[in-house]
Amino acid sequence: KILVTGACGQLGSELTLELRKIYGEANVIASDIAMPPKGELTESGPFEILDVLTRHNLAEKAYRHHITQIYHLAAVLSATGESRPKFTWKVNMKGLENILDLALDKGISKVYWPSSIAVFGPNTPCHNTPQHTIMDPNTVYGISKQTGERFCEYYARRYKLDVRSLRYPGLIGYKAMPGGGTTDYAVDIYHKAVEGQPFTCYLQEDAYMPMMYMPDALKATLDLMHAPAENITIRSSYNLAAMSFSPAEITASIQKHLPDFQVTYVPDFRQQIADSWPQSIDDTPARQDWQWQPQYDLDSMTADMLENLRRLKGL
Ligand code: VAH
Repeated sequence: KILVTGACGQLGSELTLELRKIYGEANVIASDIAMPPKGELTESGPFEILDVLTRHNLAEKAYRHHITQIYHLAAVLSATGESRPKFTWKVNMKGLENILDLALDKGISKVYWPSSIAVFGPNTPCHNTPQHTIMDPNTVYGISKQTGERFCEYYARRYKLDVRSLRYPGLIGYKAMPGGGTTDYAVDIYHKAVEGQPFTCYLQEDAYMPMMYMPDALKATLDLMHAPAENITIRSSYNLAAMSFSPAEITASIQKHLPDFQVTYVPDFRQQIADSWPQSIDDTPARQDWQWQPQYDLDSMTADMLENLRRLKGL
């Protein structure tokens, strides 16, 4: 059985549904800190309220459900993290430690844990950022992901735990509402466009960042987790890339469908976070080790996002 923590999040809500399609609905236990509203997530399989900071609760749930794999997605993202640094450190680090220890104690066969391009910082080479390079993250979220990568690699090397990880770029999907990420402007902009609203962007129009459409992120995650263990050469976290774009470029892509759509730029503290991250990522090891290959570019993502949001909003 598979346990997903943070199942109500942007990635968790979609990955849980994908895992249920593959492994069977009853075999994927979704969990999060609170019960979500009734919907696809709660109707399509078991849901547990689970605080990853309570070790006994974790152990009890893992035992009761005969968990053999864990997708540990519970975390506080970059923008929210800056408003609650100590809480973010605790959730992101203690939560990961509890999951890694649970996996060792229960002999869990595989663990997935998401990292992020947020592990890179102002002194990281920002064009085609390589797998191994300078990493000086300056957000609590980024620091927790960098340290988490070191922790995962330690558990993999010393205790032979099969823990695998990806450094996601900004993820964009239509099922979850924009959240606490610096890249979530790229989700919100599509909602405003289909609603016929103007959009105020909290980043500069040239804030160019690595991004990925959710179907590609889901495929990468499952391709990595299904790859033979002997093919996995990176036990910290794999660089992963699909495309990069700026707010101006995603706006132009939307305006091909909605010519009257208007955006104004009012940068806030999130601009400094975006400035500290790379412009583009070199994901050669992922392509070599487990044949990673993205399917979506900006225009095909825009067409799919607009179509699905119109359908979901009954427009
Ligand atoms: C965030 N969406 O903005 C996340 C991600 C690379 C960005 O880590 O915090």
